[in-house]
Amino acid sequence: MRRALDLAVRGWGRVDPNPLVGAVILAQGEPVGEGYHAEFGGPHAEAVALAAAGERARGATLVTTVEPCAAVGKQPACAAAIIAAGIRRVVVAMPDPNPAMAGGGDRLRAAGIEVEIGLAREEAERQNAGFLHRHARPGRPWVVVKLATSLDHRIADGAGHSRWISGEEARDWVHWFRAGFDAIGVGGRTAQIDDPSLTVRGVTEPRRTPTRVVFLGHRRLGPEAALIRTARDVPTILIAPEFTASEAAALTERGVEAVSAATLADALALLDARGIGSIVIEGGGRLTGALLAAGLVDRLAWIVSPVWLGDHGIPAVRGFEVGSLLQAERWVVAERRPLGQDTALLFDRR
Ligand code: AOF
Ligand code: ZN
Repeated sequence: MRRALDLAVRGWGRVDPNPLVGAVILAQGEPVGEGYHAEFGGPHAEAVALAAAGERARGATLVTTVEPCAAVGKQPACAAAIIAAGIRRVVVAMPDPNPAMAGGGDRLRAAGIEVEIGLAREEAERQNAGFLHRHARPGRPWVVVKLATSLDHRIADGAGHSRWISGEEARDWVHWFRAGFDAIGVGGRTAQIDDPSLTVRGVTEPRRTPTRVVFLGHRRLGPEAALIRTARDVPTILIAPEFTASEAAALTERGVEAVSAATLADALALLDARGIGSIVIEGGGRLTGALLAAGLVDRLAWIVSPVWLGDHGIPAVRGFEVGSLLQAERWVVAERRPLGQDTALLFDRR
């Protein structure tokens, strides 16, 4: 299962909105075939592993991170393929939450196959947190806040310089990470001050270019802003409580979509309605604080670098009050990953 989970991650950025899935086939305890879901609409992990194992699949054990699908979708049903291949035992980490596909475990059992569900389930569910969120239909995207801070949780020095707090490995990881989201978002202040391009420039090319979203608040971006200048090439949405008709027209003219939303929750609901199932928020402190205060953050992806920026440095989170330790929400560690001298810490909301 460890191997299957590692294989599954290779689909990151390419399979969304489908799940990350990895599979390994074992005959007498030896791997005879493995696979992962590499491309949306492409072969499922189990089918790839079965093809690799060929005749060696007969009587073997199939280990897969997600319950094999029971129905035909863009791909044939894996349950049927597993039965036809003569697999004797199937070990699954997490059940499939997709109602259109669920029930694979029961189908396999009905065919006399021994099925065990739940091995490393939590890890598989963390890996597919965005997919699970989508199937829970909460009416808003899966929201991940990415922070890159100093040891004292600052995102820039007193003069606003943030290049570079984190090292190259961490910056590469961020580009890989971005590739797995439908959208990348920032607050209006960050968009004005940093003038970011919010594009994915890593080795993993996302199947769909993430939409760039700016939660403007009462701020505005001029035509010279990088996001506005490149809006014809990369989908870009600006969100504010209200746009004047002429503002909206000028933005539309430049290829930007202007969306009016009174609150962050409304803004996220409008993104959901546009098919955005996941978003990574990359600052600034006020947007992060407001999202946390509203309980709208599902995961924190925090890169900590071994440097102090001191009292004049700019805090990563602003405007978020916690009454007392007793009231403070305790997050769950989803992952700890070394990135050169930096460390990525992933935390999930309970
Ligand atoms: C995948 N890859 O390896 C597995 C999946 O439209 P389809 O036929 O590709 O089916 C998509 C659904 O199949 C998906 O949402 C999930 O419920 C199930 N399993 N999907 O894309 C895989 N095993
Ligand atoms: Zn399948």
